[in-house]
Amino acid sequence: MKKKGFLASEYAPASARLAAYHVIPVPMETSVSYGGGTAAGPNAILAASQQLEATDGRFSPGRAGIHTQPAVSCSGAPAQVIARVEGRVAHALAAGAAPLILGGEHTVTLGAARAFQAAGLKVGFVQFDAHADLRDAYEGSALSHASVMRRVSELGFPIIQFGVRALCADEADYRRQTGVLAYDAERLARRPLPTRPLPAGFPKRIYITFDVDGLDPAVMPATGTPVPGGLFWQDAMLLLERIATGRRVVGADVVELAPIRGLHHADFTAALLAHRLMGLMGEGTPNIQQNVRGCGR
Ligand SMILES: [Mn+2]
Repeated sequence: MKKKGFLASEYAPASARLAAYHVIPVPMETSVSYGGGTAAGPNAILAASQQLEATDGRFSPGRAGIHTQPAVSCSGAPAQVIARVEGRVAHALAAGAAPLILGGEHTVTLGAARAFQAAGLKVGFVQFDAHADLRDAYEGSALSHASVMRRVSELGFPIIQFGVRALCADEADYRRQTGVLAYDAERLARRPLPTRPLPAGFPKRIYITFDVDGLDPAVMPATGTPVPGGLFWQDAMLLLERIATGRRVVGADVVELAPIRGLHHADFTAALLAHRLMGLMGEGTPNIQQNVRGCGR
């Protein structure tokens, strides 16, 4: 069966040059530490996206044009894969499109960060995750999924984390020393949810990296390192809405889906999340402003 682009069931694929969104599949799986399967994540999300409605209830980002890039080759060392991701994200940005990466393991986010750095864009990174991913190295690798946000932080990008509930002492130290912000899962569970989750000084341009294990395993069981006590769907959507208010979402990723055969609700959940992230990216995307005024808002 020929692979279909994201939401090709509802919208004819747009050209790379005119699309408002570039979906970038990255089936990377090199630093799995517990359960495997993230290499199958992008295709599962693309397949599930054919079951989405043209609108997610609030946004219809497909009207502005979605281009799904061919999957990034994930052979070779992690550094090579990350460099390829950087090139693909740079291609999207040069075309005036918003990049949406479908992982694959969380390490792919570093490629996006490097592309934004090369483009000279000051961007704040908003991370949803069960884990802080701030380890200096993990299982001997500095390019592990457990170290990815440390690498992003070292590039100079501000970071705010949501839903973390697995944190080692070194990571807690690193947060304190460098000012990584966090609304950890326990604090969010005590409620109320923050009405203005991002501090005023946080950059106006934000990149949202959504590790699906930030969601509770009851919502999202299909991931390599599930941890109980995570976010439920509506709370995650409310937080995303409040995070995006007054900000420009310039890129996003959905990572660490490890599909479980026959458990299609998890794939669909990841696809719906990707669709919502596209909607939130809507207003700030140059090609949207050219192509479709209003873009479903
Ligand atoms: Mn992660």
